[in-house]
Amino acid sequence: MATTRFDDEDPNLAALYADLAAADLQPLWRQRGLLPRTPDRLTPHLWEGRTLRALAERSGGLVGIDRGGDRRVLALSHPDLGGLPFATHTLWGAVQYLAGGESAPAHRHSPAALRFVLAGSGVWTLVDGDPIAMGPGDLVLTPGHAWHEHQNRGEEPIIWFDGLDLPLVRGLNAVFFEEGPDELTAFTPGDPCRSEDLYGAAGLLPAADAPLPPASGRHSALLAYRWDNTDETLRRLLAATGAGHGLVRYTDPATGADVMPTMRAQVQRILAGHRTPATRTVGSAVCVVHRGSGSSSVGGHRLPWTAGDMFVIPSWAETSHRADTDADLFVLSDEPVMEALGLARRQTAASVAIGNRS
Ligand code: GTQ
Ligand code: FE2
Repeated sequence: MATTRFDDEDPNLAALYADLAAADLQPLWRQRGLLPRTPDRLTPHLWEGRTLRALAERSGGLVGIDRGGDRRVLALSHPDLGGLPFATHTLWGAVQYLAGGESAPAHRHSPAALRFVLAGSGVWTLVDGDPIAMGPGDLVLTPGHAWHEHQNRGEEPIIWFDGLDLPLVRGLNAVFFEEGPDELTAFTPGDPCRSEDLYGAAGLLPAADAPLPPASGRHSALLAYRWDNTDETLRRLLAATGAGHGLVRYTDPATGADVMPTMRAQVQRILAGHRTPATRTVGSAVCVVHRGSGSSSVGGHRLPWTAGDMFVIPSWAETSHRADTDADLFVLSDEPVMEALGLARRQTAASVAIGNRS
């Protein structure tokens, strides 16, 4: 592949550019957009939940799940990313659909994944053999390099949001992938989940293991976060602060760190009539509307949303969310990467509470 050949009216310069291209060199002085003043902005983009659901269901009727790493997954493909199946420069977002009785066999990869369940239950993701039940609003982690398989033991379909750091790991050219055995891992629904048994109690850790969790220590030792607990924590947070909105972060109970080295997962609750202060952050996010309706102002665009919708917050785009009915947004971001690499930056405007409950 030849490099770009620049041209010029001056024949001497044109000749220089030809020779530079022939030598696989490029002049910095002809580069445009290499060093933008602020991060390149993707257009804020929204995928409607009813479209995602309808197309996932249609795929379920037409496309089987076979060996070969197949999962029935529809990737959010941002129109500004040249046709790549990526939601942002760093984040993969997708909906995955498993019909009753269907299973996706075991595999593992270096990109880390997490699932936020939209609808359905009766499904287990086995992470290194540990059976993790999935229900609406639950967050389930499959850390990088961990074996995982999904088994729907019920009659009903399940649909969930997948978030992965795949675009980032691809950009770093650090993707590894391996298939497991064709046979599914045997387990009985109701079998104990080791990760939750060891690390699921708030404020209490197994002392024998402390301070090092048994896993790598780079991702959370707890692999499942139940919606009931998230919901109750948010309810108490808002009651304690008296605010119209509140944000909780999923963390490793053993360290307080983000659930993954590359991804931050949070839930933003906004009560009807309230809005969050405008902020902008280096790094991108994918928001999944879990409950309620409202609208967000993202980089000067207004995005109305309702439960099931998903939208992108681009890097450095000023963002504020407003709820029309009590709302919960699941927010996946790449902020831990920015913090680890010294690239994190954030600006927050003064809080503005509006509406009847302020
Ligand atoms: O469920 O293991 O959305 O491997 C993309 C890649 C889901 C999965 C995705 C995957 C998975
Ligand atoms: Fe996977």
